[in-house]
Amino acid sequence: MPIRQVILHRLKMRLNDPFTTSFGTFQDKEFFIIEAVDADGNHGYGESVAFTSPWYSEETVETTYHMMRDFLIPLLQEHSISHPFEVTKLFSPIRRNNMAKAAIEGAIWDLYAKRNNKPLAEMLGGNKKEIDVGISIGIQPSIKALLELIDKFVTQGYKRIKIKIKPGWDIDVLREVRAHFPDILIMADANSAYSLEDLEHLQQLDAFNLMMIEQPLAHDDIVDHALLQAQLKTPICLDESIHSLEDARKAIELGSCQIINIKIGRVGGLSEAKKIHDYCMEKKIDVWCGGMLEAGVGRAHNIALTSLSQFTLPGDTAGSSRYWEKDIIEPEVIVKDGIIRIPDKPGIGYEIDADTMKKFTIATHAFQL
Ligand code: OSB
Ligand code: MG
Repeated sequence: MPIRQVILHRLKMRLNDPFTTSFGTFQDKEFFIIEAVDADGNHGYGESVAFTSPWYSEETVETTYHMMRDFLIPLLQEHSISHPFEVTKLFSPIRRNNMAKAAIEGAIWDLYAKRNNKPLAEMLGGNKKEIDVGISIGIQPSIKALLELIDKFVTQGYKRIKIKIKPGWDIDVLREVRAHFPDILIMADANSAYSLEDLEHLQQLDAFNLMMIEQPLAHDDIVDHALLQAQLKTPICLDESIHSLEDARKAIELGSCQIINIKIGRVGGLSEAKKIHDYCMEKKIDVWCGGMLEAGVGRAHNIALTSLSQFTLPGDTAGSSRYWEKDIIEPEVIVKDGIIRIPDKPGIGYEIDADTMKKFTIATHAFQL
């Protein structure tokens, strides 16, 4: 692949509404759009997902920039690649920093698909024409506010509702939600807010017919999750704990989870995400695609990945308008009746809206290869 230039566009965008998890609140999203340009004038785009603070994982916007500028782009300058699958290996001497790696790899995947004039979904081996999507709802000021939001999103057609929980915002909340919505698909995401000492407390969740509980225990644990799963009827889904195919294999072998949330950034890119998907298919483990409050480019990558067949459960990839007044892609991601149609255009299948992107750009750094 004759990649000639990598451009890092640093953007800052304000979310329509603040989003609160057990570990903190997001209002502004800062991230990089990575643009990879080849000798034939094709442009591939990736998006970094690390936040400005290291609350979800250890990476931040600033560490992402440091890694891309000082380590990852230099590797691309020194070595050439013929397929995006080679990027994981090329970047492997750098420990972790998966979100930085995934951002660049994503741009290279889009570029590769465009060079082949094929949709990214197809290049990844996806065969779906459309995907079912759910929505993740942050911690609200009151149960009443939460119930109103759920009602709104169920009416819009979202196929499952994810509710963020933490100690003090869990059992009573879910009891009310279930009472008001007896039949909808509901799951809860704790973002590591509990420990094994909360076993009896967490067992109360079994009464609410939840599809799963996501990451109840420590962000770096798979051992205690196995102990918890043995005592819990509700399936456990791991998010924060899974950074690679190896992590997925160990968690599944230990019985730490029955479901995996695959996030492209957390696992270091689309290639690793596909490997985890393939392994889970073999092991009959359901997977779904998580979200990191992405703008349009990251959202498009999630959609392409979700076209793979073992993404059997609705993911967190909601429509652009749920997050942004105006997204940076054209068209925006549209959800109709809880469904997103996989674009059939080459690459990510959405164009960059240059004016909107410019409006939110706070810095640009170009590197020649
Ligand atoms: O745990 O999945 C998570 C948002 C920020 C950080 C972590 C998580 C989330 C979400 C929202 O649940 C997903 C989205 O709508 O993009
Ligand atoms: Mg999560």
